[in-house]
Amino acid sequence: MSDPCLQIAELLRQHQSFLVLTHYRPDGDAVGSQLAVAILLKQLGKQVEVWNDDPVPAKFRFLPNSDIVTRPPDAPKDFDVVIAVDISTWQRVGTVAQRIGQRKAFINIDHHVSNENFAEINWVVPQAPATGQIIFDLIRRGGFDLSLDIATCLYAAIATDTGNFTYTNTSAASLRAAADLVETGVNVGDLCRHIYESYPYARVQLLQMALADLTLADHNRIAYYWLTNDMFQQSGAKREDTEGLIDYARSIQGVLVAVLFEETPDLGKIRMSFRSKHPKVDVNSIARHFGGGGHREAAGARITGVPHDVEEKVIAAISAAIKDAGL
Ligand SMILES: [Mn+2]
Repeated sequence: MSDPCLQIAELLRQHQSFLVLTHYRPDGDAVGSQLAVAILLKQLGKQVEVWNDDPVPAKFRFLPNSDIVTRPPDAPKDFDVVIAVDISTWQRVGTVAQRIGQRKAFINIDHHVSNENFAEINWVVPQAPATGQIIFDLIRRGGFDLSLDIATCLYAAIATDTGNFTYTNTSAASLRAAADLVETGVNVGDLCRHIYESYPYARVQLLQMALADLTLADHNRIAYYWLTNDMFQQSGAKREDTEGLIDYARSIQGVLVAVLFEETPDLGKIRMSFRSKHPKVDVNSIARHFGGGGHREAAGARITGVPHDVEEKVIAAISAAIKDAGL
């Protein structure tokens, strides 16, 4: 088997026109990885387009080249190579999929254990805490230049998916990568101020409303709360402002699993995020049970239903998983 890293490096050098994609509702790893690949391609003198159904969240707009991200065009367009980053299932690319015409190669670079290997060349590394870390490997092992712009995007990607280097997925390799990125010139203080200390006040108001109804279940081992359409309306918060909100439920002592339920504008569609704090409780399998997926410690799903019923079903499933884990 040939090494997907070297295969991908070769394709980047060989071809001329590229489309770089990530999932809708992009998070820091998605945006950072997508921009890093786009900047790399521009450095190589290639033509690059970067599409997303959703805009780059405000707090990531300080990232270099963030204005390269556009909505897909109305008519399909041809490319030499399509590259998907941080996408576990092809459906998570959204309407973008319908705008891709002919392509010679299709690459999937990701770290979700639930990745469906939907492309022709699949480089999936579940041990990597962030897709950004795989891109870092691509740059190093592929013999590409690590510019400050790329380094900034990759630092943002790895930092956000490791909870700013606090989750159990933080490895020696991710800290080494971070050290290299800082050596390249990334200003950690500045970057963290943008990502973690520049929230709109509306997000705090949303959080205030949501936390007022925080619930503990299963002997305080499950913590969850809801973000309702009403709360979004009243606070003025945007959907993108929800990144990181689950950490408040997760941070409670004794809690093994945190859940965030979010009503969506799609009537009856409920978005759920799961976090596990115990190595024996695998939230990826819980999410899969509801048609989603992700990682052992962090996963998500979307289901259709009445909020009360959904909540009951989901909390029961988590309780069962905790019990099955012998806890
Ligand atoms: Mn990721």
